[in-house]
Amino acid sequence: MAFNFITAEEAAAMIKHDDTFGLSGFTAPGTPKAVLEAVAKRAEKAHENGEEFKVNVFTGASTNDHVDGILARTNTMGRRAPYQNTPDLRKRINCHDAHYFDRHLSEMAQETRYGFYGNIDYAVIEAADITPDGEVLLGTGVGNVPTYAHMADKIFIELNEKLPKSLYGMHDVILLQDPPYRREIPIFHANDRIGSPVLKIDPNKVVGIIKTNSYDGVKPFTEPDAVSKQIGSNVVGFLLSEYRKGRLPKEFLPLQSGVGNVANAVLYDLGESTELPSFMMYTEVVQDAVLELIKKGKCTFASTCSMTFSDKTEEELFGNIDFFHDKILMRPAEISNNPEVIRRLGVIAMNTALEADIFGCVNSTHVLGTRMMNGIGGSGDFTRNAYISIFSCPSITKEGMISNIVPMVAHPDHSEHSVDILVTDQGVADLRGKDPVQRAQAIIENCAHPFYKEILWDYLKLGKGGQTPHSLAAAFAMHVAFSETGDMRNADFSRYC
Ligand code: 0RQ
Repeated sequence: MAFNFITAEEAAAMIKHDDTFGLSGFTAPGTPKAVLEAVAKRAEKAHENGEEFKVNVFTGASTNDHVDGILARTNTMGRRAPYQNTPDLRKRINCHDAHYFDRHLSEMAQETRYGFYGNIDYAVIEAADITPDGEVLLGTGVGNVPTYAHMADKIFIELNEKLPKSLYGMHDVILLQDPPYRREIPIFHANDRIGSPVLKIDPNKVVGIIKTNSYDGVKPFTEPDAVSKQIGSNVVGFLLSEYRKGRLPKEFLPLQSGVGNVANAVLYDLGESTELPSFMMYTEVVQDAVLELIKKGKCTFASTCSMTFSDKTEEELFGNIDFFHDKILMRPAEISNNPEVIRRLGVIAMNTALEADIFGCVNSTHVLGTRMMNGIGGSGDFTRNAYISIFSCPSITKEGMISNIVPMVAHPDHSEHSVDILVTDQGVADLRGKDPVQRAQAIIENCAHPFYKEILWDYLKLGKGGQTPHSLAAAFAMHVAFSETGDMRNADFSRYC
């Protein structure tokens, strides 16, 4: 079938208020770069004429400035799921201009297929290539595109000329059947392949192909600061001690690592360790550090949902793709984050907390309990099902005015039932096999900053019994002190007793 080449503006002209998009990609990689930007510009004109014009956007994870950034700035974002991380969109979400629902990434595709979120009007798919019979070679991220392409009434393809055709073979695309017909997912090792190297779409749904030519625009990581380095070294020290005790198999286990500087610091440190064997990753994003580990032979294989590399690293990958080709495999989010597979493989999960409480619950999403930061992302998929679930964060934030260890998290994302290990720059608290009070003692002793140790010990003494001796009246005294005085150290428990 011969496809129609159109401009992004021509694509945008087809869109109506309240249309719903399903986009390819996972984080910036694989995310379209032209059509949604043109939709935002069209919406801006409509708003100037007093017309209502918003669109709904479903993705694999976060996107890029060409999607979340500009749609937020032009107030064009209606419903949005399942994860985002741009400051402009965060502002719209926190004042309810945009209606964001924050879902576990492994669940978004199936729930869309179940019909929970309504119709998908358009899928927009970034591609390296497409054949006339609808075989799409995807780019550097997959996300939920098999589901969105399957469900969408119409499809736009963004053919990105920066993407080499030699990406062929680096994707493992599959669309799961839904209950009661769902079967087991036959991944027994991180490097097992179960799907197709291409996404098969109905060519009759393609209403236009838009040419683009740019890298994904991921910023390079800054050199980890002293606190991130200390956390990284504490995590690696913990893994080494588990390995020496024989609590990790001698072949080691696949790793999942979240996003950000701490995650990058942990991976660099793992690369330096001579005692730990080389390992595979079963994860949702691979950052620059992983490419270095693959070059060194320390990481032998990475199963992921996207290659979240900075432009420089992306260029290096494309320039040496023969070397990396059989060492990285990109899969849909419902496979990369699949609870069944994570549990079976024994993935070691390493994610970041905004704050953790003394009993082991974690808040990853809400600043001071109310303002959405990014979303839960895949952290819940991995935490709940991992062989060992590790959370890390700095012990303090904002020069110590905030303690990231608090009496009770102001928003719970991961409960004490799923969190095994808590790591800060101060040390490691092993929560396994401990009752709530023993966990509190381990966390205050090993993870709290010296500024806050006494305050947290005082809190623990306030409880009037029960297995988890909270003082419900004083549980948020530190948060209240921060909002009233700008410093959690001013918490006054006597006010509540
Ligand atoms: O604020 O931006 O004003 O400086 O929060 O904090 O330390 O830079 O954190 O970039 O490592 O992200 C949990 C958000 C951590 C991330 C989170 C303030 C702090 C700063 C950011 P500023 P940092 P990081 C894989 C897995 C959920 C999803 C996930 C995340 C800002 O890791 O989104 O894990 N995780 N996905 O000052 C108030 C506190 C605070 C605080 C920090 N206790 N109270 N503010 N801040 N702690 C990826 C995917 O799923 C795709």
